[in-house]
Amino acid sequence: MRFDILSLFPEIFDAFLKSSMPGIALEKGLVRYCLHDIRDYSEDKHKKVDDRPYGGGPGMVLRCEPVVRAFEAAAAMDKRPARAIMLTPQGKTFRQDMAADLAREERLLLLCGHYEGFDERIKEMLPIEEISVGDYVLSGGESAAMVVVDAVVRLIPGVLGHKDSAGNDSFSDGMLEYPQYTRPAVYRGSGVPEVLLSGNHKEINYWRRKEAEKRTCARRPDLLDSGNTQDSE
Ligand code: 9D3
Repeated sequence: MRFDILSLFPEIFDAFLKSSMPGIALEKGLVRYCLHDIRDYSEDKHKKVDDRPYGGGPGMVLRCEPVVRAFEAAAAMDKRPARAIMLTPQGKTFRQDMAADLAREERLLLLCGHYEGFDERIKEMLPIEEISVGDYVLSGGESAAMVVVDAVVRLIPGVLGHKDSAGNDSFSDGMLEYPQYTRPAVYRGSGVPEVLLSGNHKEINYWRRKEAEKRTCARRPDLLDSGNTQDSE
């Protein structure tokens, strides 16, 4: 899968894309990351990318010209059409089923703003979806784009070892994970549930399922509501 990431701070992505799962996917040759600096596409004499909002008010607004030109240039860099996503607080909230859907694409384009909103005409003019990563205010779309890349990359076939397949995740079955323990059996006087030391795998699986249910019920009852599955299939 090819990722095109458009940002005013493309360098923010460097360490992230080389590390962990996105880095493993890159090393395995399963993905390619192409970073684009929106400022490079400003034809303004001072390379300005933003301006004051019409109608007044605080903050600045990202201008159409550099964003639309950056989008069109990036889109044209590969013959495959890109599924394009703009990271904005107004977007549909990102969820596991959306990650699974995006993981089936051959090419994703992620457009990030910083500190400020986009001129509304960008959204009208470009074939682009809006995604938010949750109800809190970030300083820019970059960390949100990293969330999307991370969630998508690990679902691309071949990225995860099957030992830790994505199907085992919390959310893929609409439940939180059961509690886990490793050695030592007693730490500062605190022990491990007896059943896990029993070697009885039927009982262990039953205990884990029950614990996952208890925890989901207590912490995320919204996940148990029917018709609210987080995974697509
Ligand atoms: C003036 C109103 N502000 C909205 C609260 C403007 C504004 C602030 C911060 C516009 C964008 C941003 C930066 N945030 C993002 O770009 C962003 C984001 C987020 O803040 N929360 C959750 N998901 C996302 S995706 C992109």
